[in-house]
Amino acid sequence: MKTTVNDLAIFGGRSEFPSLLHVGRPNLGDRRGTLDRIGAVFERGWLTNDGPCVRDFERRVADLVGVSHCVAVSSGTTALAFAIRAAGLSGEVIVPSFTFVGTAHALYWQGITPVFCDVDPQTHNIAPARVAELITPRTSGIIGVHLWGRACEVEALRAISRQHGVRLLFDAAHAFGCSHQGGMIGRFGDAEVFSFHATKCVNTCEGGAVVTDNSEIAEAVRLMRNFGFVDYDLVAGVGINGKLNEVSAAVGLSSLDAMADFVRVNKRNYACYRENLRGAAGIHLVPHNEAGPCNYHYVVLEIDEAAAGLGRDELMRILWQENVLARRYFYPGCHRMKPYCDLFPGAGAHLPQTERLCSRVLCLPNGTAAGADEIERVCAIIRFSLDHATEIRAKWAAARVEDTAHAG
Ligand code: T4K
Repeated sequence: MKTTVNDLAIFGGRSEFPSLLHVGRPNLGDRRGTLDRIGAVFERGWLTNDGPCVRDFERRVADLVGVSHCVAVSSGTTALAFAIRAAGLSGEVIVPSFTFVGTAHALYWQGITPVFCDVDPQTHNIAPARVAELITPRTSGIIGVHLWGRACEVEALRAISRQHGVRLLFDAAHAFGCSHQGGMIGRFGDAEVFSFHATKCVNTCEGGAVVTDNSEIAEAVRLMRNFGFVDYDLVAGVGINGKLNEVSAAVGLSSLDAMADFVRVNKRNYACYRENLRGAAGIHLVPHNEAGPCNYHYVVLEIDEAAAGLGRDELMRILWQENVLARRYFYPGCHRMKPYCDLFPGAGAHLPQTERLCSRVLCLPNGTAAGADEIERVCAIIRFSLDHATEIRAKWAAARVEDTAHAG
């Protein structure tokens, strides 16, 4: 417990946690059951190429979402690239900049220009009104990202896509197990894409999936992930190797078995953060959509520097020294990363809400690796730092003066 600012690790005190507290520690299902499944994979000697674990995993994901097709692949980014290609996108595609850079790369990798769109300050998701302004004759599609597991304005985006005759895809990397107006995310648009990366609520170590009710898209993705093979000697088109292997799928099946427990823990942790940060000036805990199923996986703060007395980066610096590896997803925004910053210099001027969020958002540890005790202590550090913001800044300023004097 910190009683004076000198107790903060940033000023030489002992770190609150002896080892790092990460955002994204993997949720692991029952270890015995997972190892048994992996043992059975080795017994069968069928390690990849559309094996029984992959098929089982695909069926369970499709059933949970309520779609006809799930095609499991090697990562969420691969799933995005395949869905984009299968939907026939080309030219320009409208996409938020406030997302993981993989969303934009999946387009640019295939020679498609990502046209960055601003987001809504409340939902953090692509703003339909801004999307409409960006449509050009070269636009072939829109990709909404259900950031933090919260659904995009699906209906408004659907209306725009219909009006302009362009495709609508969703990057649902964060949103497996989340819902929107009574329907599970994964059922919207022409296709949706999940990530089952190690850091996600349900994981296959590395993995992803395209889910859709569109049989043509599903079939095209199936071919793409396996070099275009339709039969032993018959190739129907260009494909690469994007398969999910059996060991990953076995891990995924055990992860699905434990999903209800993971969500319960996430929800409990989220409530614990809410309770312990209640009333903290300048700290806004981004709410989840609790009207239906939700995975509660991301714990996201928005920090209003003027009200908090400390900025997001200052708070992050303090937390890191305490061994809390809070993350500023998705700083600095895709438009400020290469190659997009070179292609669209000055894009930030058209993305004011994205820029604002990139300077305010901080993600905190969640999942089965974080318990109530850790969360209470993380929140206590945040509250202590805010309560002593003036003193902390004064000490930093004094240290800077001293450094300058030494340098001189
Ligand atoms: N679209 C969106 C909106 C996404 O957020 C993502 C991925 C994608 C598409 C693409 O899906 P994938 O192709 O990745 O399936 C992480 C993940 O690598 C990435 O999957 C995720 N989004 C993103 C939000 O977070 P980083 O750069 O934070 O990864 P990294 O290596 O720093 O890991 C985060 C923390 O997790 C570390 O501090 C340590 C911990 N960790 C990580 C791994 C891999 C572990 O404890 N064990 C592990 O095995 O991107």
